[in-house]
Amino acid sequence: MKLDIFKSTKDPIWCVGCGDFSVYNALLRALAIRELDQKNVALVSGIGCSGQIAAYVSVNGFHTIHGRVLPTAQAIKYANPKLTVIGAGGDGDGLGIGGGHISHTAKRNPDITYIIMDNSIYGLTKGQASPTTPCEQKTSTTPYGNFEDNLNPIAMYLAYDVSFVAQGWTLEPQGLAELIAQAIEHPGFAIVHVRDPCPTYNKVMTKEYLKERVVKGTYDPTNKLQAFELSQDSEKIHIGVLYKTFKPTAEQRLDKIREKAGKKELTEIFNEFKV
Ligand SMILES: Cc1ncc(C[n+]2csc(CCOP(=O)(O)OP(=O)(O)O)c2C)c(N)n1
Ligand code: SF4
Ligand SMILES: [Mg+2]
Repeated sequence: MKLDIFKSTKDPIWCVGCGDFSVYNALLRALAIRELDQKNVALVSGIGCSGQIAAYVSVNGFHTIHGRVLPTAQAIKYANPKLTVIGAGGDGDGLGIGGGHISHTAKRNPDITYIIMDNSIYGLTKGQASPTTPCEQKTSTTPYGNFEDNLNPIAMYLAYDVSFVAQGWTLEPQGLAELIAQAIEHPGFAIVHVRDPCPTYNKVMTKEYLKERVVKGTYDPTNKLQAFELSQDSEKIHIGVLYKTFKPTAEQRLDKIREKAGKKELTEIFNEFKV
């Protein structure tokens, strides 16, 4: 299947060298790998440079408000479970303002994919420190160095028992496409965390920085302890599917509740609450 059919008529306006181009390319390839029908895909994006991605992909799109990719994506999935629902947004969007949604989405396990485009900076708003900016890094809001430690997102996803956890990087779009395609195929909440350089505002996490640290291993994704160990490695960035488990999806859980509740007229339900 040709990936061009998934390109919208708008050309991306990211800065030259921005990693978001690779995520965009990888997403197009992943949609082609899965041979998805455009009208059956919904792409929800957050606010930030990364959030522009929904405008560039020719599927149903929703550019939602800051930090609300997961609630919006879930609402779409619950309303129409036949759709393939994909969320995409930045580290600020998903781990800062929207960070609280990851744990609750993991508890429900909806069959959706979430791509976090982590450049460890707020790109759109001109380079403020984000939840993944390392301690001591200078940014526009931390001119003497960041006094906070950075979050460890992979360890967080594992602790929440997100049912598919993969880490990718932007220097190999084909490998990233395969990770996204696997995440789409996974029946449950799947996160693809992408290390995605912002050459304009983050002068630390550069392409060279990533090349020195990235390790591509073949891991046993059923071994959660091993995945935790990999997440604690402060020297290397481990790329691949780190963890995968199968449990009932939110849609299956909701079907069971509907079965138990049975079909009732609204007036019948209201009457149950009459005193
Ligand atoms: C409620 C709200 N607060 C703040 C903003 C301003 N704002 C827009 S984008 C952004 C940060 C984006 O950072 P990130 O999610 O990492 O995306 P990037 O631009 O790096 O891709 C902020 C704080 C906003 N749009 N809405
Ligand atoms: S500011 Fe950074 S994240 Fe935004 S488009 Fe430019 S390089 Fe990409
Ligand atoms: Mg960012």
